[in-house]
Amino acid sequence: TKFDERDCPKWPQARADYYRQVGYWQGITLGEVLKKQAQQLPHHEALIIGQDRWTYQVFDQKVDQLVRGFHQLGIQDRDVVVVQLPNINEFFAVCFALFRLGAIPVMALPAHRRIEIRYFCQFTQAKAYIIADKYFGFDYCQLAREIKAEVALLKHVIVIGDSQEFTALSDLYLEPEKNDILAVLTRPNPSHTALLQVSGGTTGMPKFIPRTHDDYLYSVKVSTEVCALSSHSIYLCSLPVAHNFSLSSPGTLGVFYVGGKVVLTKDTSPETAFSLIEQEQVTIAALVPPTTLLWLDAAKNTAYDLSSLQVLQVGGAKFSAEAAKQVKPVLGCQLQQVFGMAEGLVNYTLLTDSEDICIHTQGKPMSPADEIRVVDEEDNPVLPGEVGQLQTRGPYTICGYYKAPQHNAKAFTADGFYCTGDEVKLTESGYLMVVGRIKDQINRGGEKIAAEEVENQLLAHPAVHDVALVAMPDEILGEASCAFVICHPDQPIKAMVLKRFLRERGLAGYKIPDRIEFVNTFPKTAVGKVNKKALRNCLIKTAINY
Ligand code: J2J
Repeated sequence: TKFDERDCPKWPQARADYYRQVGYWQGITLGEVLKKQAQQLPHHEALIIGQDRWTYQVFDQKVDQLVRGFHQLGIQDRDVVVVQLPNINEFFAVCFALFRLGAIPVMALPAHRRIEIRYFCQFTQAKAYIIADKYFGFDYCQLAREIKAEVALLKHVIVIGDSQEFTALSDLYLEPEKNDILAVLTRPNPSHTALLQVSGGTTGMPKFIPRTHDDYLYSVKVSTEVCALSSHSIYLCSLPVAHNFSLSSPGTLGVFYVGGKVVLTKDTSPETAFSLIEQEQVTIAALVPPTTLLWLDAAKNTAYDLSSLQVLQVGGAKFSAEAAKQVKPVLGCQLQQVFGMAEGLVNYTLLTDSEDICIHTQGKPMSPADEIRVVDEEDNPVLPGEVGQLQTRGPYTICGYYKAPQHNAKAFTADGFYCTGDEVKLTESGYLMVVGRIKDQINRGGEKIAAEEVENQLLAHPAVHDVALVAMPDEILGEASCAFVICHPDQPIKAMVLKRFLRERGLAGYKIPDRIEFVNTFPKTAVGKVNKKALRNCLIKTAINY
């Protein structure tokens, strides 16, 4: 039941050698990055949430204590652990302890529910599941109880807060004893998987993205350079801590990499964020477009002083040029667009770029070693400036998902490029504009929904004969989801009942369709497939008719 690196497609030897030779892959582990800061900046603040303020020294000590506790519990090198935590300091103590042990955290989101978590635990054969007792009214201990009953291999549930019948994380902060495990711990291999990110997905089930210490740290390092992070940087993290954007672009790991300070917030309201910006003198923040719109609105008449904020990163979904234009005048800071993906490639607009580029493009690949091409349906390069699918490979873009050979055969080309499913246009100066998507996914304000996954869940209802999930325009979210449903004759059913059905089955809330329309047939394409484009178009028309 141990994690096997052979289940993760790796870079061909020649490319791996090159990435090491030119110094992209430094042979350092994530755990060592924190150790270095604890030695160099022990009293510098690293992590803040509310009254809980950790210096690098405190942070590092907590990690070492947890290494002992996890080890005593039997969590070892190559064990997988599903981590589902809100924005709290302990998330980082947990992850770094796992990194140092060579155990592999799966980066679950607080919004995930029974269907997702059960799948994560089963598929990765996780040994432990780590949660906070309650968060925004949801009882994670009850969820853990259900998961534990269904997943035989899951040995431990570890809880922050009221642990009930499970193991309390607070009992796992252990001081050294005579034979300290830390003295004999073997160092994780930097070219091995450090963590599993969860892909937004396009198929029935989410895919796992294996990121190595080497490749992830390279992506973090280049991001800190592009974003000009330093030990004076103060980063506000209101996105979920586990998301790839807030973790690595440059995110919290980028801040630790340079010895800066992370300010966490649990709620995403502009009021909370603005008061923290003033109080902690935040210099950089990362947001998805819908939250940015809320900030822009709230900033027009706020009493808070936001003048410390230098950079606002916006990414995860397309940010409209109209909103982008307002960032500088309204918030008084520089806008940086970020077009990234948990599979690897990250594009940024540079802080030195012209206003025109910052507003109208989604940036350019951050590394000189990123290879990109824009192709047509036959995988042939399109003419310069024309729209096509973006494909990419490079020193921090994965070569395949974990244990998914069949899917990998489709998602990666023979020469190792990842097919992003994003439709882009390359400008003359080498910047990317995201214009659409060919993958069957809905981007709900940065939260990704695989249409097929939700369709399968709806098909499980006995009254549902067929279903198609498509994106519909939404003023705030950019896109929301609409399910077109064909019911079995004589089995009419209400939209509300179907939504409740999905919720009770345990599907994450953001995947539950925002709208359900009952129809008798679907429009079909020439080859007889459901014509989703026609379905999307009919939603746009209704929106206009209203
Ligand atoms: C349009 N679409 C975008 C953008 C992502 C940094 C930033 C974001 C992510 C992320 C990330 C977009 N405009 N600016 O991991 O490190 C859509 C694309 C892309 C998909 C990836 C990071 N920024 N997207 O969003 O794995 O469709 O990563 O392929 O969640 O989000 O989603 P995800």
